[in-house]
Amino acid sequence: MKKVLTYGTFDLLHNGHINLLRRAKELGDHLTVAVSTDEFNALKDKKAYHNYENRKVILESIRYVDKVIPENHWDQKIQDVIDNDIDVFVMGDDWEGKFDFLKEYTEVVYLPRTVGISTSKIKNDLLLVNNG
Ligand code: C2G
Repeated sequence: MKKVLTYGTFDLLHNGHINLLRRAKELGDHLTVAVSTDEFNALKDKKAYHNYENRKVILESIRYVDKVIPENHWDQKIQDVIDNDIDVFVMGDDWEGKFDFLKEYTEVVYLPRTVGISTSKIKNDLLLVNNG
């Protein structure tokens, strides 16, 4: 069984996230998603609308996702790849090159981001709508 792993916050789930998860799953037979905890988001200077538990529940309901684990810090990826017997590590290409150190342990794939959508765009657009 070819196992795929990806990381992210996945707040205010949108088509860009789904496109990433669908393509990640297409690279293997099993997809594990490491979701940033609220504490780790603070390190990424991100404040998610949905807390970790709710983002986990939402991701677990997606047909492409087989397993969800917590992402607690930047340097757990090598151990996650080993512990989960991962064959392919996938991230959107806004991370291009940032995780090439994992090539010693697994295939590394950066997929093109979906243009025109992001969680911060959703938040900004809602602000504009609500403020007239
Ligand atoms: N993504 C995408 N297209 C978009 C928006 C996001 O392909 N329009 C991808 C990102 O490239 C990432 C995934 O969806 O691979 C999740 O995006 P975020 O929730 O923003 O994740 P991020 O904050 O980049 O966390 O250790 C890695 C970090 O946890 C990654």
